[in-house]
Amino acid sequence: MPQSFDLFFASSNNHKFKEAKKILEEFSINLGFFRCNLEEIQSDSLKEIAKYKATQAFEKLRKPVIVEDDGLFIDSLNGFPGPYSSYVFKTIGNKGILNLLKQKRKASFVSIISYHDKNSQKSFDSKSIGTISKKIIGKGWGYDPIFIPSNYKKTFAQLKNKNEVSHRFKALKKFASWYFDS
Ligand code: ITT
Repeated sequence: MPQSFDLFFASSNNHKFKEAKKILEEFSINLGFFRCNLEEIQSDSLKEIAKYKATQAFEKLRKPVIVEDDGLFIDSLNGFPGPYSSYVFKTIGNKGILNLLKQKRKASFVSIISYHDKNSQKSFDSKSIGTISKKIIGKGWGYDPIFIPSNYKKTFAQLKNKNEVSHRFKALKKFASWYFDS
């Protein structure tokens, strides 16, 4: 039997979808995957990138949809890789990031969730503050093996409860409370 979903998550990134699905299950929202490659505009603003992706996703799907745009912002690198996080991960990766850093290791992971349906578009942002580890620790996807959230000694890759503290969780929680109120 075809499954009916409350809304869709448009992305090329399976890891992001899996985490978002698990998180939204806690809020009783049944999320479907709309796997697609969305064009990313060049912008310093994650919110602008996310809004553009949401508009495209809705035009393709014609059903209520969310997209997510993330960025890892490293303070001592003036916010690099920020909006270029996906490209930087594919090119220099975690090893390359570690090679760029000296003593100062403060960083934050930002998530923007952008929702689009036929009547409205709305974005929700969130941030997890932390530090970049001195080496790659744990087996996780993306920057998980080098990001240690504040108040923890482990990287996201090592944490069993990443989905309870992550930038993604906080942004989706804001989204879910708006979704039920509206
Ligand atoms: P979309 O198709 O949804 O755009 P993407 O992978 O290009 O997928 P982003 O531009 O939002 O998505 O991603 C920025 C990159 O940041 C992503 O490719 C990962 O390498 C990394 N990233 C984002 N969230 C992460 C997380 O929770 N843990 C580890 N790395 C993460």
